[in-house]
Amino acid sequence: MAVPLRFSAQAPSSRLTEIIPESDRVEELSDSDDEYEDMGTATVEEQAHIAYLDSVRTPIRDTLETETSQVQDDTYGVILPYLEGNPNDFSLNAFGVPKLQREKHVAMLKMVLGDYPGKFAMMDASRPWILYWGLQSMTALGLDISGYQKRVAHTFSLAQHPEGGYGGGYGQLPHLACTYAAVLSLAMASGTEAYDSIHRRALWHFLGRMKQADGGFTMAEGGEEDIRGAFCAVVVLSLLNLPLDLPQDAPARKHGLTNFTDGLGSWVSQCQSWDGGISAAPGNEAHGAYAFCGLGCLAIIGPPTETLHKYLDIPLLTHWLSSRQCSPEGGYNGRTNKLVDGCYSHWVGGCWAIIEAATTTGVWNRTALARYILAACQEKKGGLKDKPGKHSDAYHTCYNLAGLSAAQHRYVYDEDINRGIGMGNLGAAYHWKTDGLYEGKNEVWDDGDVVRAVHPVFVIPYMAVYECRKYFEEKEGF
Ligand code: FPP
Ligand code: K
Ligand code: ZN
Repeated sequence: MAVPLRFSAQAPSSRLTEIIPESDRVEELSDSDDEYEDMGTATVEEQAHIAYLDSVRTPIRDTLETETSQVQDDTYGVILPYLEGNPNDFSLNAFGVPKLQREKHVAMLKMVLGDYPGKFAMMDASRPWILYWGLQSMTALGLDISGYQKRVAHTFSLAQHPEGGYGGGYGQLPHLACTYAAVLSLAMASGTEAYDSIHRRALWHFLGRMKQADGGFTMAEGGEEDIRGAFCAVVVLSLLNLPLDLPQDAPARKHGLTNFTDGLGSWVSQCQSWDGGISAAPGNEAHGAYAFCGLGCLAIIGPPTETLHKYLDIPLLTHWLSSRQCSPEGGYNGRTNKLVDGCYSHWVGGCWAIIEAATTTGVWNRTALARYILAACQEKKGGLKDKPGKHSDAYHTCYNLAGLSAAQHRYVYDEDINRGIGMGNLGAAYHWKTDGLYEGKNEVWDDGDVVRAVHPVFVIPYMAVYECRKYFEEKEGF
């Protein structure tokens, strides 16, 4: 495919055009003398840019043409101008990369948390998610969200089901995804009004009804059993410090299970597929979003230093995860032979902190990921998105920012940390600390583009995690 060359505009010689397939010609060209002549007159920033382009001009691809390879080539063509230039006319940082457009994103996020016209009725069941994505994005940008405290508590008190758990809104059936988003939002909102609005005993019973005989969890009563359920359930159990004994009315008790964690690690283990990735349920295709759920679940049921190797083939998973980083795009795709998408900046990029707690570090390219986010995923009108040509939305804003945070910060799992919390049930996830910013070579983000640290497992601010857990550790009974 045609690759635009910014600093070396010479057309390929006719000889090259005739005998070398276009995809291979690119590499040939970057070695040409003309290019080095151009380097001589380039500024330092331009030279850095040329060096970067050299490294990305040869996409990783095989020669078999299929519908999939075609759409991949088209996507590459759409994205490259954003990596090479600045089609949005954004203000640039010292490295010539678009700055994080904070004001635009904040304005967009205020709309996300505002009122919606009637045509958004179909999003009604996703209200807890919209709140979570909006609030988490705001905290990543360093905003104080305490002004939303009362509204969050009120919204979720209505979405809470009398028999436990949260639905999308008043009168809706409870669902584990809504419950996860609700609990994270309430934890972020913080304060006794938010915390005390949660009917923890009923929620414990709801979670008990989701627990299955094979160790996993369904998303709703009679609903699908998948790894989202395994992750969402332990997030809620841990943050709210709920008892790990299954309630007496939990159907799984009839099959001999007594504890929420019975069979859970083994169930997650069965979700690892032949290629090393993790799928929604045993036997399915591996996907990055499910990799995060699987790793997150294992990092909650015990120290990742133990649980990861116990239940997963970590070298194979590491290989699969690193294969998700697209070149030259720099961002991640969610599954083999699919397209880069900004939301996988978190679903895959966020896996690394957990992986690195147990094994090899540094097998991902943090700066390439950040470049994809800053250069290709910022929407001119505000918010972040999947890729150029798509619209921004709350979901992609949240997970692009979480991915940017993952690239910029270093997280360490420290068994010896003692904050006086997380000593009891499911306490492993309270042993994480930030270890400063990434210190490797970085010619992508500047100080002004750094977003706040995000807890690597709960994906909300550290303080929100600790305060919530502490509150429920100090509370007697339900
Ligand atoms: C494929 O969509 C996407 C999935 C199969 C999984 C999506 C799940 C999540 C994003 C989050 C789950 C986590 C929790 C905590 C509930 P696609 O085919 O449109 O995208 P693709 O081509 O990129 O795979
Ligand atoms: K996608
Ligand atoms: Zn996406």
